[in-house]
Amino acid sequence: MDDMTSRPKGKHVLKKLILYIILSAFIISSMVYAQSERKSRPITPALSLSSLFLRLMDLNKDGQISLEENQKFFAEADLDRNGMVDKTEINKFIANRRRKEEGPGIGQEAPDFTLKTLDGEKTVTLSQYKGKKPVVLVFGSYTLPTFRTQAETLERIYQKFKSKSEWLFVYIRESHTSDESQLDVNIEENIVYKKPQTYEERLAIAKECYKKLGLTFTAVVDDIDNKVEEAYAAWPDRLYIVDKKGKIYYKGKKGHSGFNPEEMSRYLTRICAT
Ligand SMILES: [Ca+2]
Ligand SMILES: [Ca+2]
Repeated sequence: MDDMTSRPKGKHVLKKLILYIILSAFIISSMVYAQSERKSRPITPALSLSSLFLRLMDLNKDGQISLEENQKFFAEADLDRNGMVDKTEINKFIANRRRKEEGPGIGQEAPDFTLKTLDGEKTVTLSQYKGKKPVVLVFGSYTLPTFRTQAETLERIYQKFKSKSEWLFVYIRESHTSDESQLDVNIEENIVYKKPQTYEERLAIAKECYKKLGLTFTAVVDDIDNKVEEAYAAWPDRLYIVDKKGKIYYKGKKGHSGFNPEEMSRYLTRICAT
């Protein structure tokens, strides 16, 4: 009887052992394969690094690096001006551009600026409002359709809050020009402009924009080097509220979904009540 019961048990143990060996072999071979894959494909981290580089260098976000963007990279990255860019300089460049992508954070000092008004006769300095009223900064350009559609709402909110806050429309770099990423809707609405090469060319479009959109709050025009736009990471459009101390109180997100005057007005209601 003992023999009869011990034989199937022995068979069972043998089966388990074989299964264990097969499984172990499978796991070990998978690990070896994965390891060899990692060794033979160092391209994965290189690809993500190139994507990061493309994103950081591509200032107009058209998915390509132009000669101008490449020159700007070199001018910014080659800190010791020895005509070469080394690893340390690249790391600093990446950190710097990432910071620029974000703009000032909530509670941080709002970057100060002085820009000319549309009539070219006056200048406005952001810090002149310090200690007086909160300031709403509206960044945008005429060639951005989603900005145009929000103009009426912005004007309505301005009318409601104009006694309690200062407003500045900061006219920045065009979003869609005829020589760079033209849009059908802009052609339909006859808003067709070549990329401005000078401050005067930008000013002319800014004046047209201000008039056609029916805005009444103070407008200033960013210089052609786009310094203010870059300091606020404001392209293609963006909303900020700067409090009386000169700190960022509200920071809208960039672009189509982030540009939300209604959301901004809720923050404005709150800060104007304090
Ligand atoms: Ca580009
Ligand atoms: Ca260098």
